[in-house]
Amino acid sequence: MAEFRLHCFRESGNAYRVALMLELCNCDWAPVWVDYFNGATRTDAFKSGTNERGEVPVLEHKGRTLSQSGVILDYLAEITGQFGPRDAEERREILRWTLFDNHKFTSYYATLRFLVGLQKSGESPVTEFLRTRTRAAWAVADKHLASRKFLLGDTPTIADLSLAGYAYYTEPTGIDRAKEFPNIEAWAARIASLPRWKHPHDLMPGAPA
Ligand SMILES: N[C@@H](CCC(=O)N[C@@H](CS)C(=O)NCC(=O)O)C(=O)O
Repeated sequence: MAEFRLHCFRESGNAYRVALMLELCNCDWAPVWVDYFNGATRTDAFKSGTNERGEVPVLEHKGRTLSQSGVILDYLAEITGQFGPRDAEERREILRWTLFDNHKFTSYYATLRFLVGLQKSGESPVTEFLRTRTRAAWAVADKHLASRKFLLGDTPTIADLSLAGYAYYTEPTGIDRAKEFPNIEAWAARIASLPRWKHPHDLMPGAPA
C-alpha cells in the first residue's frame, strides 16, 4: 500500500493542490476516489469514518487523518522539507496567503466554476456576484505577482500550491484570465514548468466510465 492515501476527485482543485504537492515531492502516494457528485461526502459513513466536515481533500498518513488542504500542505512541507518556510516571517507570509486563498482567491472562483462551468446554471445575480468577488481577489494576487516570480519571491512555496488549486481547469466562467490577469497567467505557467508537475486530470481519478 502507498505511504500516503489522498481522498479526492479530479474536479476538485482543493484536492489538486495536495495531489500536486505529493507529486512534486515525489512521495509514494495513491488517490482514493470519492464519488462527490453522487453525494458521497455528505453521507454519515464519510462523516464518521473520513471527515466530520464532509469535505475532501483528506490525507491518510501513518495513522493520521488530516483535512483542510492548508493544514495538509503545511504537514507535507514539514515532513518532506520542501516548499515550506525558511523562517518565522515566511511562515506567517505563507499563512497569510493560504487564508486569503481559502477565503477569497479560491472560494469565490471555485463556486463560480461549479455553477457556471460544471452545473451550467446560466447567469444570475449570484454568478455575477461571484465573478465580481473573484475578479477583486485575483486583482490582489495579480498586482502582487507583477514584481515576483512566486508569492514569496524567487522560490515556490506551499502558498503558491494553494492558490494554484484551480489554476489549470478550463471550464468557461466568463473570466478571461490571460487577458485580465496576465501576471497570474505567467505565474501559473511557471508552476506548470516545475519538475514533475502534472495536470489535475493526470493526478486524480474521475468517475468510472
Ligand atoms: N478549505 C477546504 C475546502 C474543501 C472543500 O470545499 N472541498 C469540496 C470539494 S472541492 C468539498 O468536499 N465540498 C463538500 C461540501 O462542501 O459539501 C480545503 O481547502 O480543504
